[in-house]
Amino acid sequence: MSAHFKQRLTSLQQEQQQLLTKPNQIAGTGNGVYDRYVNPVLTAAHAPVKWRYDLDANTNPYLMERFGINAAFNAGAIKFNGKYIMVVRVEGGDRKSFFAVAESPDGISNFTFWEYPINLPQTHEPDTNVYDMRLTLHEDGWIYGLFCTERRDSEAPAYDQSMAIAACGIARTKDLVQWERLPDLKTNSPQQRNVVLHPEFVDGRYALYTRPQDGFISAGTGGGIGFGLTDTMENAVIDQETIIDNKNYHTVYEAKNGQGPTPIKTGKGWLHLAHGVRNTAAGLRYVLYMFMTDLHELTKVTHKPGGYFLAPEGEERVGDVSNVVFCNGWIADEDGKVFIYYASSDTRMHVATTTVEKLIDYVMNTPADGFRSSTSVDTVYGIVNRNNSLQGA
Ligand code: M1P
Repeated sequence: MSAHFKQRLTSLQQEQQQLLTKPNQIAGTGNGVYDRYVNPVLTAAHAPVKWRYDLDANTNPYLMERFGINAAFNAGAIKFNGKYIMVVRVEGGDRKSFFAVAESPDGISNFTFWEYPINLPQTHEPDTNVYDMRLTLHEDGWIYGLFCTERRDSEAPAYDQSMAIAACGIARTKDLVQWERLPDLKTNSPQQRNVVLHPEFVDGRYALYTRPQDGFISAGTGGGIGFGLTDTMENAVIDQETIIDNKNYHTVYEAKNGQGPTPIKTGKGWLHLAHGVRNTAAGLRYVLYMFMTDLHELTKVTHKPGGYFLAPEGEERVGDVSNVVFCNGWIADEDGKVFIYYASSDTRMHVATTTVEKLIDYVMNTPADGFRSSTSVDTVYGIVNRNNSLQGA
């Protein structure tokens, strides 16, 4: 082993150790709804040196990277054995994503990948690309991972190498190591992404949030967050999707939207986090928004604040797909603390912390979208007038 090899290996290992042990702090005063943090919680550079380099000095004398990692983003999340776990979408330099588990003792720092990425079993129709897993601990006892499986459209002409079909892949596990692959979800929609399993049975059936869509990118005549029931997850079929939260003209979800993580059950209703997309001259802009559904009537939206809950800020605005925030994982602790794991610009993972109580307050007391400029002005007048009356009191 050359001195150069040894020195490079030491530097690589030290750099990674520094990154993994870097403390994280709350950033600024915030908006009172949640706290952001100074550092991302996970990046491509967190991928173990062992995944990327052949560490044999005979076969890799220059200690070159043999498998580049491009990004670590769009992670599902769950508390497991007392650890904060993300199942991360890790994307190689070859543009293929795969899933890997990373854990942290406190949810905001020291996220470290497990030794191997998840070895996801295939169905009879192999996946070209898999991404954006939502984790649900269902009351049937399994942890389900629902994700997007993408394959080339078999009807695409040879000259078009970008036409793809997105479907909902399903896997389940008890330990996050061994995964059982189940058949893909069947619905009447030609494209399905952002499918999320509800954690409780509904009349003895499994309930899923869906996102029917006409095209791979464009919602077309479809879109909206759908809801449907299936008798089994072992051969999941949804015959009927009811749209519970639709696209809407001149809002942050006018082009498309999609359910984020598994909803959180509260005494007031189910808290939902979702992403909304609008088109701009600079391309699509993805932000997060929230709504609440009735505890028993799951298709009934009871509260929906106007505008976005969280939008890309500062460095978050730049990455492989800029101007994007996306969330498919959050963790609600028993003490009410909530860890929102969101990705910025399809590149890296961040955390924002808040509480269930604050999220309920946000969802129930933030004015709804009035859909017109003048209604926004009315809202500001209402706030100012109330503040003025307080000052006079
Ligand atoms: O590039 C932004 C996002 O685009 C897609 O989101 P949607 O399903 O709403 O179209 C997904 O590919 C997602 O992974 C990605 O972050």
